[in-house]
Amino acid sequence: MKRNKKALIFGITGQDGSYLSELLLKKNYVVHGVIRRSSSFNTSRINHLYQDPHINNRKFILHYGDITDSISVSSIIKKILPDEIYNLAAQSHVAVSFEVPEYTANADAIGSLRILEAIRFHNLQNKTKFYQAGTSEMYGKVIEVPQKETTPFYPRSPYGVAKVYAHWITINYREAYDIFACNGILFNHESSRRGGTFVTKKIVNALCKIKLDLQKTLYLGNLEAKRDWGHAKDYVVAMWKMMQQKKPKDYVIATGKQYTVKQFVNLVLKELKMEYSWKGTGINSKCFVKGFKNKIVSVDKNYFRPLEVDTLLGNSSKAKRELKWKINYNIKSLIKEMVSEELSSLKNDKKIR
Ligand code: NAP
Ligand code: G4F
Repeated sequence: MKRNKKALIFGITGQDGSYLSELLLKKNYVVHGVIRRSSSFNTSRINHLYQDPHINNRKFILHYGDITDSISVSSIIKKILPDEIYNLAAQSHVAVSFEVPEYTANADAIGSLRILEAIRFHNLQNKTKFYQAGTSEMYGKVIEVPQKETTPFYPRSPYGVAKVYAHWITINYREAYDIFACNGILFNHESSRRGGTFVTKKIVNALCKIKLDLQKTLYLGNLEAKRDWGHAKDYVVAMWKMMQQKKPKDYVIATGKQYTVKQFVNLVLKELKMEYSWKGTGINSKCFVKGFKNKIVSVDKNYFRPLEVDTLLGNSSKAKRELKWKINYNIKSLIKEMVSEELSSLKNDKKIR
C-alpha cells in the first residue's frame, strides 16, 4: 500500500497555513504543523481541522515550537522526518518590522536558515523538500515593471531585507548541499482569513461595520500605494506545485493586475452598494457616503511607513508555463467573498451579543 506523504508546516496557524493544510489533507497527506505557545488561543483558522490526540491514524498533528528556537526546529524535523517542509512562519507585517527589526530578522531570515540547517544536519537532503515563503516586498523600490524571477531586489523594510536573506540562503543550500529547496515569490494574497491589520481585511471589516452602523470612520495611511492582490486559496496551490517539480526552482506568483488602496476601498463600497464621493487629495482625502453624516474614510499619517513600496506588479508567466498554475479569483470575486463572509460573521456576532 502506498504510504501517505508527510508535510510539516511552519506557520500553520496563519492565513496561508490554514489553506495549505486543507489542500494537503485533500491530497491525502499527513499534515504536521508547528504552533507557538500563546496566552490566548491562536488556532482559530485551523480549529475546523483539529483532531483529538486520542484517535488513531491522525492526519492532522500539531507540535509546539518556534522558528526562533533552533533546538525545537531541529528536534521536530528529526521526529517527523517530513517529505515536504513549508516555511510560512514569519513576522509578516511590513509596518511592524520597522518597530521590531531584530525580531523580524531572527524569525524571517535566520528562521529559514534554522530549517535548512536541520535538513542538512540530519542528512535529510535526499528525503525532505523545502519551500520558502518569499515575497514581492523583496522587489521594494522596483527596478523593472512588471517584476519577474530575474528582476533584481531592492527591499524597503526590515521585513523585505530579512526575506532577501531567506531567499538567498535557500538557493545557497540548494546549490551547496543539493537540497530540493525552492522559493515562491508571492505577491499580496488575501482572503477572509487575512489578519485584521493588513489593509484589505481592515478595509472590508471597517466598511462592513460602517454599513451596519457599528463603526463611524475608517482611518488609513497611503491611499496611492498599488498592489497586485490575489486570493490565498489560489496561491497555496502554487506552493504545492513547486514542490512536485523534477527540479527545485523559484517562481513569481501574481495576478498581473494592480489597484491602488483607494481603488480597493471603492470596489468594496460598490460591493456594499454604498454611493460614495471623495473630497480632497493626498493626506486630506476624505470619503463620504450618501445617507451618512460624517466622513467614512479619512487619512491618518500614523499609518504611513518610514519607507513605502509604491507599486508592485508581478509577471507569473514562468509559473503558468511550467507549473500549469491557474488563477480562479479576480479582484471582484475576491472582494465579493471577503465582504460576504465579513457581513455574515458580523451579523452572527451581533446575534450572540
Ligand atoms: P500570517 O497570517 O501572518 O501567518 C504567519 C504565521 O507564522 C502564523 O502561523 C504565525 O503564528 C507564524 N509565526 C510567526 N512567528 C513565528 C515564530 N517565531 N515561530 C513560529 N511561527 C511563527 O502570514 P500569511 O499571510 O499566512 O503568510 C505566510 C508566509 O508567506 C509568511 O512568511 C509571509 O511573510 C509570506 N508572504 C505572505 C504574503 C501575503 O500576501 N499573505 C505574500 C508574500 C509572502 P501565530 O499565529 O502564532 O502568530
Ligand atoms: O496590507 P499591507 O499591510 O501589505 P504589504 O505591506 O503590501 O505586505 C503584505 O504583502 C507582502 C507581499 O507583497 C507580504 F510579503 C507581507 O507579508 C504582507 O502580507 O499594506 C498594503 C499597502 C501598503 O502600501 C500600505 O502602506 O497598503 C498601504 N496602507 C494604507 N493604509 C495600509 C494602510 N496598510 C495597512 N496595513 N494599514 C493601513 O491602514
